[in-house]
Amino acid sequence: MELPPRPTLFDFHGVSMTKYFTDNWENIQSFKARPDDILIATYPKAGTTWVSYILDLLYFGEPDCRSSVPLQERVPFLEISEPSRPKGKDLADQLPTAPRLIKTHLPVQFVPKSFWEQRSRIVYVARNAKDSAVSYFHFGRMNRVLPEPGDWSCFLQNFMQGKVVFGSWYEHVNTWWDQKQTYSNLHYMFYEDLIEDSGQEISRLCSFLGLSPTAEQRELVQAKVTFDNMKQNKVTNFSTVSMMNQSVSPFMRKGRVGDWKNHFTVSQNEQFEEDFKNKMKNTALVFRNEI
Ligand code: PPS
Repeated sequence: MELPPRPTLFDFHGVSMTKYFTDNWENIQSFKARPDDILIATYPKAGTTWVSYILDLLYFGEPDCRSSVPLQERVPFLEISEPSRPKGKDLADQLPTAPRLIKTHLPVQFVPKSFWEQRSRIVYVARNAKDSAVSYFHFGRMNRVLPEPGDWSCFLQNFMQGKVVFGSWYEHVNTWWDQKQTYSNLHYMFYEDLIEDSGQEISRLCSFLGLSPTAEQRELVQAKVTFDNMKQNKVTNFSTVSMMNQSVSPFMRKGRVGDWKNHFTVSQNEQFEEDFKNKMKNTALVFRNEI
């Protein structure tokens, strides 16, 4: 099958986007959220898949009838609209589960208003900027849904300027953080905390969602969501998606905190730190670049 060409980036209401995430815009904006929907919101590469699988297992376990259903069908990607695949919004509409788990990378100002009106619960996952940039770079290399990333130094400049799909990492994490201050049904969590102590983060998720899994269920979830198990698992490793070339870079790539050290030069790091301080000077948010 011939694959479509890479999309180009354009300015969409002040955010860099491509057609694969804006083509179905009116339908996405009129999405009818329900009070029990759970939206998993992230800037790309923050651990969306990890948290999606945790929530999916906590709510539904993995009975035989679901064991071969890929995660991208269990937890649809709301705004995606790519050739030859069902639109994320339609998959979300058709989800038979309650609650419905729905993934988005939209900046907070683009989230369909029904989620706020229905007071749906939202889990936002954030990851430090340096590892996010590295992970996003490799993802761009292997995923034809994204523009060509160019070489690492070119991609890093674009990342710092917000010239990547879904725009500025800095604005994304900050505006979602601001939203948390006024919208109480939002749980803001960090990839680094999940790496450090997934058990504790799962407990926090459970208390936010009002779930009380048994010790046995909890252990089962924790075992299934380790990096190695998710990398081997066809449900979670995106190996069935034709737009992704896993031989260029696997979707489940490293799964670590601090891989940025293998990519940033000393001078890139200095420039990044300086720019970071400036862009993040008005926030109480704290990120960990190593643990
Ligand atoms: S996407 O495409 O934006 O939805 O990607 P997303 O799922 O947000 O992020 C992918 C990165 O998360 C890592 N990952 C994990 N790390 C540790 N443990 C587990 N279980 C896990 N699952 C996914 C994945 O490897 C990507 O990070 P990198 O740094 O590229 O390895």
